[in-house]
Amino acid sequence: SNGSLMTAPDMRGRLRAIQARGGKVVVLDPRRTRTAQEATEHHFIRPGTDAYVLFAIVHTLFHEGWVRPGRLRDHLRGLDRIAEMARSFSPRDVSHRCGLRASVIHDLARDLTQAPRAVVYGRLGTCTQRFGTLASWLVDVINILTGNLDREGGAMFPCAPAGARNTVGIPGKGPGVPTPRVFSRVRKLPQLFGELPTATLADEILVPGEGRVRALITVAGNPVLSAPHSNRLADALQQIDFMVSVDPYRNETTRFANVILPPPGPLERPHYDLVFTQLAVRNVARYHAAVLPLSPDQPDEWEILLRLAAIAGGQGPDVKLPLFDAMVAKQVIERELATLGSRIFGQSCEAILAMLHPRVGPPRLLDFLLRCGPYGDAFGANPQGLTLEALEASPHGIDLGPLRPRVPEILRTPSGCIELTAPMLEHDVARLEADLTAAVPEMVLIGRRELRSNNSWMHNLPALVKGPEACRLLIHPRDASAHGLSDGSTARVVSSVGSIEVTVRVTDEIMPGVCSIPHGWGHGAPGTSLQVAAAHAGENVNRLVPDGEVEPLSGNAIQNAVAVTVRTVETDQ
Ligand SMILES: Nc1nc2c(c(=O)[nH]1)N[C@H]1C(S)=C(S)[C@@H](COP(=O)(O)OP(=O)(O)OC[C@H]3O[C@@H](n4cnc5c(=O)[nH]c(N)nc54)[C@H](O)[C@@H]3O)O[C@H]1N2
Ligand SMILES: Nc1nc2c(c(=O)[nH]1)N[C@H]1C(S)=C(S)[C@@H](COP(=O)(O)OP(=O)(O)OC[C@H]3O[C@@H](n4cnc5c(=O)[nH]c(N)nc54)[C@H](O)[C@@H]3O)O[C@H]1N2
Ligand SMILES: [Mo]
Repeated sequence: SNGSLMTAPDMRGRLRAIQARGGKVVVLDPRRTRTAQEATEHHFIRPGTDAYVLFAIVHTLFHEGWVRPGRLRDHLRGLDRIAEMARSFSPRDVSHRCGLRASVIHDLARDLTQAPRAVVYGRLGTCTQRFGTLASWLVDVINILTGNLDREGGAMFPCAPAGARNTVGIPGKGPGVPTPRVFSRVRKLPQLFGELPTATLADEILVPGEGRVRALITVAGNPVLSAPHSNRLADALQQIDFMVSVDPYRNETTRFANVILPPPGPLERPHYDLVFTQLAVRNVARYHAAVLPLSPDQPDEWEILLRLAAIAGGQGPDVKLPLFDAMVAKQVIERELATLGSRIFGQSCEAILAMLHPRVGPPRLLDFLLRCGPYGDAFGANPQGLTLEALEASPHGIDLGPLRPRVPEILRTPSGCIELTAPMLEHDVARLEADLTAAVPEMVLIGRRELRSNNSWMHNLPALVKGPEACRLLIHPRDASAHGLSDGSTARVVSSVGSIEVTVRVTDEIMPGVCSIPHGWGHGAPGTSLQVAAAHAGENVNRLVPDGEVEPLSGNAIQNAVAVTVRTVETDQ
C-alpha cells in the first residue's frame, strides 16, 4: 500500500534496509502478507483483537518498570490513568483471545524498550474494526511510553509546506479534539471533523421524516462498492430524487446519478499533493503543471466543483466563475490574516491578492498556502522563502529535509500537554473489557488490498487486471477441508446481511478461522459501462459487511472480523 498514510515509496527496500542495519521488523497480521514476508518475524493475530495486544504491551511496560518516555515526560498528562487502565490486560489475560502466546507479547514489549529506537505502526487492519479507535490510540500510547514519539526512528510529525493544520495558530496551545456536537438524524451517530459515517447514509436516504436526504453529490467515490451493506445503499440510491456524480466512469455508484460530470484526466491538470505531505516520512514540496492542454469544452474539476457549490449555495448555474473563485480566495486569505500566530498576521488582503496575480483557481490558493506556510516567503517577510514560482522552477521538487522533533511546539491541546487519555476513550475501554470473554465466531472475514488495484477502480485497465483473478476467497487448508472446499472451487460466504459466491484459493498464508476477500470488486451491474472491469467482475465483499454496528468513537464501518459462514456451492456437473 505504499506504506499507506506513511507515504513512503519503496517500502520493501526500506524494510530490508532496517534489517540490513541490524534492526528487526515484526508484523502482526492474520495473513502472511507481502509485508510479513519481508519481516524478521510474523505472528498471526486474531482479527479485531489488536487493542488487547497493545494494552498487554502497555501493561508489561508498567509491570516491568520499562516506561521511559524520556524527553516527553515533562509534556505528558494522564500517565497514571493509563497504568490503571492497562491493569486488567496482562499478556496472560489476552493471549488466548488474540491467538498470540503471552511470551510473544512480553518479548515485543521488551524489544520495544531495549531498541535504541523503535516504532509501532498500524493501519487499515487496526482501524476498520470493532476497537479501531482504541487500537489506534494505543499505538500512539506505546510510542510515547517507550520514548519513541517525536524522535528520529520513531513516529514523527511532518511539517508540510502547505495547508498543514499542525502549524496553524499559537505553538503549544489550542482547542484539542472537539467533542461532537452534530449527530446524524436517524441513528444519532456523531459527526467528527465535519464528517458523518457512510455506514448511515442508507438510513438517511431510506427513513422518512424531516431532514431526509433527497439529493446527493458524489465526488471521487464509489460507495456502492466501498461502503458497508452496499446492496442496501444501492437500493437507497435508486430511490433518491436527484444525484450528481463527479467521476470519469459510469460505475456501480454513478449509474444512479441523473448527471455525471467527468473531470479531465490526470495529465490534463496540474498536481500538488496537499494531503499526503501532511503524513509523509520526509518534508518535500513538488508541483507539476498540466502536461496536456484541456480540450476547449472540458471544464477543469475545480470549475465543476465551484459551479456545483454556487448552485448548492443558491446562486444558480450562471454564476460568473472568475468572480466566485476570487471570492473564495479572498475568504481563505482573510481567514488566515485573522488567525493569531499567522506569519502574515496583519498584512493587507488586497496587497496579497495583487501578489498572487495573475494566478486563479487552485494554483492561486496553493501559491497562497505555500507562501504563508512554514517555509514560505510570507509575502516579503522572508524573501528567500518558498513560492509556487520556486516550485515551478524545480520540476523534481524541493527537498525540505528530514522530519524534526516538534514537541511541544506542535501541541494544540488546552493543557499544552500530550493528553494521554480522554473520557471517551476511557468509556470505550469498558466495552473492550466486557468483550474479552465474549464468544468468538468460528469464522471471520477480513479484507486485503491488491497491488495492481486501487480500491474499486483501475479495474478497467487491461494491463492491471490480466493474470490470476484477484477477487478470491483465501482460506486455510484446515478450514477448506472442514467445509469441503478446494482450490478453484466456488464458495458461498454468508453473513448476517448478505451472501456472495467467490472462487476459493486454499493457502496457509491465512490464519485458521479467518478468510479474506478484497473490496472494490463486483462489477458488471446493469447501467455500468466499464467493459474490461465487467469481464473481471469479481464479487462485492461489502454486501457481507453489516452497516448496523459501527465503531462507536469514529463511526468507522467494521470491515474486518465480520462473522461469516462458508460452504461449498453444489455445482450440477
Ligand atoms: N496497490 C494499492 N495501494 C493502496 C490501495 C489499494 O487499493 N491498492 N489503497 C490505498 C488506501 S485507500 C489505503 S487506506 C491504504 C491502506 O493500506 P494498508 O492498511 O496497508 O492496507 P491493507 O492491505 O488493506 O492492509 C490491511 C492489513 O490488515 C490485516 N488485517 C485485517 N484485520 C486485521 C486485524 O484485526 N488486526 C491486524 N493486526 N491486522 C488485520 C489484513 O490482513 C491486511 O494485511 O492503502 C492505499 N494504497
Ligand atoms: N470491505 C472493505 N471496504 C473498504 C475498505 C476495506 O479495506 N475493506 N477500505 C476502505 C477505504 S480505506 C477506502 S479509502 C474506501 C475507498 O472507497 P471509495 O473512495 O468509494 O472508492 P474508490 O474506488 O477509491 O473510488 C474512487 C472513485 O473516484 C473516481 N475517480 C478517479 N479519478 C478521479 C478524478 O480525478 N476525479 C474524480 N472526481 N473522480 C475520480 C473513480 O472512478 C472512482 O469512482 O473503501 C473503504 N472500503
Ligand atoms: Mo483508504
